Formats: sequence, C-alpha cells, structure tokens
Amino acid sequence: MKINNFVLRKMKLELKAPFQTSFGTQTDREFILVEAHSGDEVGYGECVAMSQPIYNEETVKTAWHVMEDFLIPMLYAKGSIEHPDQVSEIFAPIRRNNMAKAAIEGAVWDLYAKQNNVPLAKALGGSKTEIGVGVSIGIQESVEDLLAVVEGFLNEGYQRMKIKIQPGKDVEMIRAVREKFPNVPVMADANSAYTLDDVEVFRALDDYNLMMIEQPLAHDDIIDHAKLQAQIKTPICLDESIHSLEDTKKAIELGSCKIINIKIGRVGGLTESKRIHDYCLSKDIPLWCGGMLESGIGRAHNIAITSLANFVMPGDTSGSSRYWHEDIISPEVVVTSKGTIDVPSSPGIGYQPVPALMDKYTLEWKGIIRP
Ligand code: OSB
Ligand code: MG
Repeated sequence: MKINNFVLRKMKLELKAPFQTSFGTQTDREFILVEAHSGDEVGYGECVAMSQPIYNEETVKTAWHVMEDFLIPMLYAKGSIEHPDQVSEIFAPIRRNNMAKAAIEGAVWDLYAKQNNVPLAKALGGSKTEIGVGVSIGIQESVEDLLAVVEGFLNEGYQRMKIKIQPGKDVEMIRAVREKFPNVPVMADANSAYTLDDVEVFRALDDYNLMMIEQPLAHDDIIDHAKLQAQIKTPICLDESIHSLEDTKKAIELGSCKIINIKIGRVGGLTESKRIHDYCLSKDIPLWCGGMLESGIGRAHNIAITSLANFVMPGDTSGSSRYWHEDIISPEVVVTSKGTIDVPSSPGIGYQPVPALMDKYTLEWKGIIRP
C-alpha cells in the first residue's frame, strides 16, 4: 500500500438533541475526517477527539496538529506498507495522542480492505453478520423526561439503555427507570464523577439489577476501582481508564473491572482493539464497543470491530437518526426493530460518504501530499 495523499477535513454536525454528561453538555459535534488516497481508492477514518479536552486530553486542534506534523510524515517516511498492523508500530515513538493515531490507522485499514476487496469486518477477523446495539442517554432534567426518552428508544428496538448519572442525579433516576421497566437491560455511566467516598451511592445502585456501572471513579484510576469493585455486586466496566492492552492487563489483574468498553480512538486504533479483544477473550472478560457521538464513518468502524466474537454485549453504536438530522454516509446506519445493525458485506467500511454532504459539513480541509 502506497498512500500518496492524506486529506484532513474538519467537520461539524448539529446534534438532534443536546447530550449531557457529568463533564458537560454538547449541542454539536466537531470532528476530523481522514481520507487516505492510493490511486483511485480512498480509505476513510474518523478522529473522535472532541472540541475540548474534557473526555481525554486531546482536542480537534491537537489531533490535527499531531496528524499533520508528525503521524502523516512518519508514514510517508516509511515508504509503502504491507499491512495496517504496521501503522501502530510506526507511530509507537509518539506518546499517547491515541485518537489522532486511530484516525489515520482507521483510514489505512479501510483502504487495505478495499484494495483486497473484503469487508473491513472480515479483514479484522470478525464473523458476525449482525450486531446488537443499545443507546446512551444523556442526563435529563427530570425523572419524567428520562422515562419518556427511555420509552421512545425501547419502542425503536434498542437492546439496552445506558443512563448517564452524576451526583444528585443517580439513584432516584435509576430507581424510576427500573420500576417502570423491570426487565429491560439497564446500565449507568458516571464518566468519572465520583470518588470512593461515594460508596453508599453504589451500594444503593446494587439494588437495581444493573448490567454494569461504567467508569464510576477517576479517569486515570485503576486502584480505587478495584477497591470499589470489592465492595459492590454490580460489575464495573472501565471506559476512560483503558488506553491500551497494557492497561487492560493491569486492570483485570487488579480486579478493577469485570467488563471493558473498547473505543477504537481511546485505545489508539483497530489493531490495538483486536489485541485487547483477543486478550479479554482468553480471560473471559466480556466486551462491548463504546461510542463517541461519531458520524457514520466512525460508526462504520465501530460496527466492523463489533463483529468480532467477544463483543458479546450491546454497544453504544446507535442508528444515524439517533444523532443527526442527516448523516454524511449512504446508506445511513439503520437499527432494526430487534435492536440490531447488519454488518456490511461490501468492501471496506461498507458505507459511502456522500460528496455533497461531506462538502456541506466541512469547515476546512487540507491535502497533505507525499513529498
Ligand atoms: O462515556 O461513553 C461515554 C460520548 C462522548 C464521550 C463519552 C461517552 C459518550 C457516550 C455516547 O456515552 C455514546 C454514543 O456515541 O452514542
Ligand atoms: Mg463512558
């Protein structure tokens, strides 16, 4: 594979409804699309870094800088590459900046799959033909609002409800959902809003048969999570704390979690996601694929990785219509009434960006041609 041009596009889409988490409220989504050009073929990747460094330390601006000034030149310096697994090795001297790395690597994976005429899911070793999905529900003003939102998504078929919580909007909200929907798979996501001093909140949540509680404690912690897990029944799932296979091994060894949520961007790409997948399979740790409010391009990558066998729990990859008035891909991502998404069988990510929509939502772009 010899890539002769990378195009970076800064994009912006309006969310249908504001999305509130314990770290802030979003009304729109800025992100970067990456195109990897080789001959007539184009591979697409999406950078999931947000506008502000509040989920992790990266931003749209830092990711653009790292891609343009470091990662792309490193790939060009290598000449041509045989397999996308080499990309993370080439990037290894650069510390962190995982979302920037994953965006470039994702475009290379798509290009590789297209050149070999196979679906990305198959290139990654995936075997499922459909995946089960849930929905991530932001913090709502009132219990009544939350119940109405949950009911709406249940009627659409989503397989599990993930409810965002924060101090003061936790036990009461979860209790209300559980009372109205006794048998629905429900989980909570705290986005690091608590400390070990809040153990009574988690003891109280133990009464509501939650599938798991996601990232209750600090974004950079695995020690206190192990202490908390020892005191509660509900399985802890780590999100923010896991950046690599190494982090995964340590968290599992310490007993910091019983479930892991893989986000391709957070762990630095599809190759690292596969390695974490294989390790977790060997340790009987169930996985699911997290979301970052991606456009259709990013969610196409999520669908492909979720086709691997150990993604056994419904993920955050919802349909296009859950996020956007119009997505930038054709076809849009569609969720069936049984809460599944079909894994595409056409080459690469299996969804085509629509040129007119790409242009409509591009704020700025730059081609970085091989010197
Ligand atoms: O913690 O999972 C999270 C969105 C942005 C940043 C962090 C998170 C989320 C979500 C949304 O929960 C998941 C989705 O894409 O639907
Ligand atoms: Mg999360």
